[in-house]
Amino acid sequence: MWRKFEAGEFKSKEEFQKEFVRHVETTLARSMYNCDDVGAYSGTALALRDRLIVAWNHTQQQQTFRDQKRVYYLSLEFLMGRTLDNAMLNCGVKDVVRSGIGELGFRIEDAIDQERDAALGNGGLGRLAACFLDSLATLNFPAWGYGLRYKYGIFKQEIVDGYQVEVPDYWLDFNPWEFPRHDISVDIMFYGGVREKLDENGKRVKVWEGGEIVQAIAFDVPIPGYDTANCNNLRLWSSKAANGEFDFQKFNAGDYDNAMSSQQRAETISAVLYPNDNIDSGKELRLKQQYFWVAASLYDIVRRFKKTHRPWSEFPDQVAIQLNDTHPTLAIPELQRILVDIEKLDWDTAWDIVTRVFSYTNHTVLPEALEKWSVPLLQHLLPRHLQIIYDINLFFLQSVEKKFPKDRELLSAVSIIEESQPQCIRMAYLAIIGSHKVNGVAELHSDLIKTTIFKDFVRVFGPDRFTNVTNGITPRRWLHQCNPKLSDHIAHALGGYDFLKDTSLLKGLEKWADDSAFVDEWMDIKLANKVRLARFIKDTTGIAVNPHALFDIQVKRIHEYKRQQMNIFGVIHRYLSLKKMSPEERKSVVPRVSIFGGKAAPGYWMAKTIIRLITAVGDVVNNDPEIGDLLKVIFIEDYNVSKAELIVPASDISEHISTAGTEASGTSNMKFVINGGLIIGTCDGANIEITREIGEENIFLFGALAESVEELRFAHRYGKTEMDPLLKEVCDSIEAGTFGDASTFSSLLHSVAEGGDYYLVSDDFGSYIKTHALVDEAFVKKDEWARSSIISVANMGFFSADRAILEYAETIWNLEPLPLEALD
Ligand code: 26V
Repeated sequence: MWRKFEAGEFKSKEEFQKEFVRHVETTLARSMYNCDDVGAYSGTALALRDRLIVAWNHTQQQQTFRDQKRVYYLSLEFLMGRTLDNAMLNCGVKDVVRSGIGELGFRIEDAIDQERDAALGNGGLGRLAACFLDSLATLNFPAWGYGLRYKYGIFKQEIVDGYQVEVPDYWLDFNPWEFPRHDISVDIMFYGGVREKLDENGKRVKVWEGGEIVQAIAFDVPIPGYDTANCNNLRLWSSKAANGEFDFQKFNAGDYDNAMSSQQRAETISAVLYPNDNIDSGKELRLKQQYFWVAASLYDIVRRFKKTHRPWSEFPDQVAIQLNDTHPTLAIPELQRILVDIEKLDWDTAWDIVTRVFSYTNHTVLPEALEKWSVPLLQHLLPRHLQIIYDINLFFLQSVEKKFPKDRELLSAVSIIEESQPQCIRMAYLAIIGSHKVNGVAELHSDLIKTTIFKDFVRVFGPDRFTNVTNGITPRRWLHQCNPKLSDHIAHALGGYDFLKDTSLLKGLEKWADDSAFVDEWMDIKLANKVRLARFIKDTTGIAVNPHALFDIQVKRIHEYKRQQMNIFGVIHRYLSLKKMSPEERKSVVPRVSIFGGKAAPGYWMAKTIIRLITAVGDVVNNDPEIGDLLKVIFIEDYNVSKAELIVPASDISEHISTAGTEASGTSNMKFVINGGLIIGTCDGANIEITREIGEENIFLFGALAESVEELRFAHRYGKTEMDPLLKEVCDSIEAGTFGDASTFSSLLHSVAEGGDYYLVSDDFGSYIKTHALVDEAFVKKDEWARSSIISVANMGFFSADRAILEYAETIWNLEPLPLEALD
């Protein structure tokens, strides 16, 4: 098995039990006689956290002492999910805990199930950040994450009468995984004005002053690596009024409302995660969040650096900062401000340091997601930063002008300022100009950003500033933790669990693909995972599904570009076809369960309509006695990380069917395949590289290629197309009221109609339906199916987040690991 936790593991189950009982009876002030599962979770978490903190202190001490370069991962989202199970596995104490609490009358699974998700993210981008933290810790890199400690994470989704309803997610009732650091606080200023003055040397300097101050308080979350004593830190900032509890002057004057208002305004900053995914709303509070978090983090990083008494020229040798999307881009003018206004470096020296420190990851090419901030808003909120951005732009444009004289078109194309009404700051451009590397998250995506949204910058900077790091997932959570039976089965074949740290070892599974005992067990595990999901579906929806049916799953944020609408149209087509068949014909049909899950952004009406159509189709199909088990349609409420851990291991097929060129990478595609599910997908994002690794005979690809998308859209726009006849039949049946009042769905039908269809549903529908027929045919050939599943898993090694992190460390951060010396 894996190595035990060095920095103070539970040496025996008795030792764990002692700690557990102590925490239940003292920290929680409960008696063991009425301790329930919540108590068991809390006691276990507190006992484990004591151990984690020892490792954490030890790691931080060594990092300080050794003073190597660190990477700081700035992300507005960390979608961590639950911590207990993952921490037990990473620390190698799960077996001890299992038997320890088992003897006290608790099942470890029930205890684990009591934990709430830390849902500080929307989807792919936030979960990627969480996987990267796991890999950074596991690979012993000195690394910190910086984010916001939202009081409310992503909303909880309830389905009421078939519609999404949002409920707030207050998750901080009991959170044993964070350590408040009331001694670590930073004053952050907003608003105010800029004054010029002469400094002591008679030099003209700018002073930003007179603004409103908000306090940032640090909360630290330990991030244990797998099979290592290394424990990194995630620092989340919480906002608080700077003037203490409330304004006493106002209070004493009887102005109670206003006495509290500045406090409330301050606390609002870290109150809630914006639930938008891929759409920029341009709200002031969001900009405040960004600056608050970025300024506090940079202050902290600079403070740490200054303790070493190194010269500023060494800052880039000690510090790498990764910008997760453009959300932290204000860090660029902020560092320039610190260096020039406060540390008194000259502009060019400062700018050289800035560009060597930062690098930027782009996660989307969708134009509506590219952040822009209006100049008047920035002027009001951050007047000094706006000046600095103008200066950055001026010097940049001067350098462009020198290289491409008289190319006015180029100048306006690459300017950070968009000449709109009002003017806007293009954050992606600022991020590119202030970074030494810009990366996309899958090969196709990294190529696309170079040829579309950022093509002019390739001309200006040359191609070397742009690179690719294909995303990855942590095999600890997304195989070992969520699918323990499969992980054990693989370990048995490979002679150990080393594949969890070196996923290239999975290749060794290929030779087991013809071993019938191995294959049978493989398929039994899949069935057991489907039974587990079927039980959950029964418990939560009341609908019984047959675990022997083909489980076809699409779980991800609801978005038109991800094309859940195409999936549900496909389901309707299947239903209509079944209805036309004779009972005899139906006997040869492969039974299917179509499973959907995902949240719609609260203001995204079309996405909500797609959910409504899915639930409406479910209501009809699931209650049609003629159809029975041949087709079931399930919408799983409130899809989140812990539900993903239940759902992902249970797929036969999962759907990754975005319009080619729109999904930057996708990461659930990787999770499903590494758990032995096959996928149906378009040639988009990481699907392409998955195909290359596992072989095209093991994946169901269909649809238009990215290079033809523009042409197809053009044809739609100029009325040169006709709707696919199968899709037309589907639309007609919706129109006819088969799934309830057709007017509910009119906007959705309109979006795929001739003249529109921006996401090319009609263009891809025919091949989508044909490909699903191939899936049915393949599913009944059990041996071949199993073989595909095993060969796929064997070739998924590339998609480990460890590989991605090693690429970042080597090609972008220039970062070395720091293996810990064990405690005495
Ligand atoms: C964008 C915005 C725009 C401004 C307002 C709020 C907000 C919040 C989140 C985002 C992020 C959108 C980008 C995103 O999530 N991209 C996803 O990143 C995954 C990890 O790289 C990738 O696998 C997905 O394909 C990509 O859609």
